[in-house]
Amino acid sequence: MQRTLSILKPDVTRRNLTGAVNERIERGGLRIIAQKRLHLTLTQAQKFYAVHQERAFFNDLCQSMISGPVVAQVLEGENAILHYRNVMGATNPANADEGTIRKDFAESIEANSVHGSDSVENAAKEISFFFSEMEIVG
Ligand code: IDP
Ligand code: MG
Repeated sequence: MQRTLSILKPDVTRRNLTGAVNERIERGGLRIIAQKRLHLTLTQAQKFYAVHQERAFFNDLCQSMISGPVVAQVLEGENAILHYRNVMGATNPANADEGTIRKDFAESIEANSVHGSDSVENAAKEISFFFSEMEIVG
């Protein structure tokens, strides 16, 4: 069993698609074992995406992440990190496979509906960024 950090981005909450995306997550065999809705501050978004701070899209990405509420989640399942990335689809929805969350819901490469951790190390860091152990109920 493995855990990964998921974020439903503001384009999802704005369009009232939280349940629709959660349905994809659960249908994909992942369990939502922690979940909270919050509105990130700019400082929090910049800290969360610090690995991208040198990228040209960093400011736009942070602004987009604070444009509305997000839903942070811990997902659990076998090989959850890679498995969720497959359920999410490619970063650019134009390249995402049929049936993936990004193919079906993303508005653009920036407003691409979901975040998922990309490694065991980052999953642990990102989960502890949002959740205490008490809030994670496996
Ligand atoms: P990922 O979310 O698929 O792991 P990353 O490369 O980690 O993709 O990028 C983080 C986020 O930054 C993406 O989900 C996307 O919203 C945004 N992003 C990535 N590349 C670009 C780009 O070229 N232009 C605008 N936004 C981008
Ligand atoms: Mg990433």
